[in-house]
Amino acid sequence: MSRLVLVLGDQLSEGLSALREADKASDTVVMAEVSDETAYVRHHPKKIALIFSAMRKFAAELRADGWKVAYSQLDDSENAGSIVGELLRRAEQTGAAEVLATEPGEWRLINALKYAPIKVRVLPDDRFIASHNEFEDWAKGRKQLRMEYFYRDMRRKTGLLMDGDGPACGKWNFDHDNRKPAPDEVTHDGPPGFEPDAATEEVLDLVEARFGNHFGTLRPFRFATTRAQALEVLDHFVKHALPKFGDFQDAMLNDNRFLYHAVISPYLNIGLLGPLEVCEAVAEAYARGDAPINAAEGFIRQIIGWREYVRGIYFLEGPDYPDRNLLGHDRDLPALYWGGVTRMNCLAKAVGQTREEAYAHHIQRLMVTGNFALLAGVNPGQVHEWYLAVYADAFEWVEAPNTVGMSQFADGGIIASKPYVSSGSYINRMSDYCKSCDYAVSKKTGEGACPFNLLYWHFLDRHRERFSNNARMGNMYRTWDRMDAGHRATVLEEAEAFLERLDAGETV
Ligand code: FAD
Ligand code: DLZ
Ligand code: SF4
Repeated sequence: MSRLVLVLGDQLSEGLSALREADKASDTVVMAEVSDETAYVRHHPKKIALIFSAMRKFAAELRADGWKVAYSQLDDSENAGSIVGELLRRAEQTGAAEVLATEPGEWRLINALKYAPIKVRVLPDDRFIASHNEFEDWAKGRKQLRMEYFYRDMRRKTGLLMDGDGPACGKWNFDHDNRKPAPDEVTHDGPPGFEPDAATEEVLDLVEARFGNHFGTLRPFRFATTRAQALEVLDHFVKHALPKFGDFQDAMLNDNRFLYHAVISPYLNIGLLGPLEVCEAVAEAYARGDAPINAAEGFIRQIIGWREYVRGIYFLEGPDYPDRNLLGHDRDLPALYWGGVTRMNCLAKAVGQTREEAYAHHIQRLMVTGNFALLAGVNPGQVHEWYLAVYADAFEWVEAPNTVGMSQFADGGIIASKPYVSSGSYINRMSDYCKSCDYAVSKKTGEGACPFNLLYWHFLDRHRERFSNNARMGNMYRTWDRMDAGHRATVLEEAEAFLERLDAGETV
């Protein structure tokens, strides 16, 4: 009896478990561009174009490799509009009675397959270093699920940067060396871009016609759309950016969007690259003496540490995780996140680059857009939907823990031991944004005072009960308490006035 083999838009890997289990001679691969997947958030047009173009090319590679592929384009007249609908339609056409699938990266689709009116055998997604069972075993009985300890286990498991039983260079974590402020000069000009070929141009026309009104600029489109191109991006990063990746990992610059970052997360997350091969390329560069330990360790920690850890948390915590709101924040996401005018240069730059590239690096996401939303008390569900929509690398298993947990502290501290909040001084130290801002980062109150300076204390003050006993936050509260009472009252009043203007839709 023939079967269907589902390959989703973020499962474009030759070694996918469902493909390994299938029989090329008798089974049919089903790939479908469907309106349901384009509509659960208003995805950035570049993200949709990346996924569709990479899906079409992956389907062509499968066919060339001898697979039968039933591929549905979004505008096919018979298209059922949903993954399950397409499976049922293809089952009727082929007579298949069973579907082989690799577990999707989102509870919504996992449940859709679970309750589909056709037999679906779901196989583990083993394109990761840690399985669900391994993560659960690690988490069992621990009071706190700190990434650092999980990461050490992943180092031991993979043997990456190990010296016998211990870490290379005697230390597990070189984060301390990776906080240099923005450099005066950047000697790297970002990831290589790829001129769209005819197949990608066709997708771009479709996306423009159907999703041209979503937030985000579609053209120029330079993403890699095949594994071969994604490997070029990786190779370019290792040769040209990795040596300084560690030093300037947290830096931000007005005129440089990528600094020394890899910009490979979209390719990792849709399956064109695998996490282990990426880390091995970096470990080899270190072994050759082409990259320092702080760069190699810092990078490998992001992949086998953070990336695996957030996935573990997403599946451990269950489907309600993205809805959590432990701080009770209920402000609407300000219009400036969708490109509304703002006088805050850091936000204008982070949002502007997000609109054009469907990319911002980690510190822009965490300490600019995330920090502001948290300080302003924006509803974390709305923040989550924004991040899921606007980044090319955003899939719920990785986006939700980063947003809801790490950035908005809405899970009550499962991921972060304290909220990632800062006043303007952190942004000023790590970037050149403040130099060209309408606000003055050195001003604490009064006309032109940096809003982050006001909102930072407002946040701490309104959440005093929850955070004043947090050992890592005691200093902040002591500093606040030492301030003159009149000054504190002015800060809070001005913060309130700022939030009122924000809510009223005024330009802030
Ligand atoms: P680099 O800085 O070059 O890092 C290398 C790789 O490490 C990345 O490609 C990525 O695969 C991995 N990595 C680094 N940090 C993390 C992390 N915290 N979690 C998981 N992987 C990590 N990453 C996503 O892949 N998808 C998301 O939807 C996403 N949403 C985020 C939302 C918020 C609020 C925050 C604070 C972070 C989010 N991240 C997300 C993590 C991180 O910002 C991106 O992985 C990174 O910016 C991707 O750019 P890069 O490839 O240039 O990364
Ligand atoms: C994100 C996305 C989009 C926009 N479109 C499709 C699609 O048409 N077909 C498809 O198979 N996958 C798409 N995806 C990726 C899925 O939404 C993704 O598989 C789930 O979010 C689970 O990670
Ligand atoms: Fe952002 Fe404040 Fe600096 Fe302006 S002064 S760029 S608002 S941190």
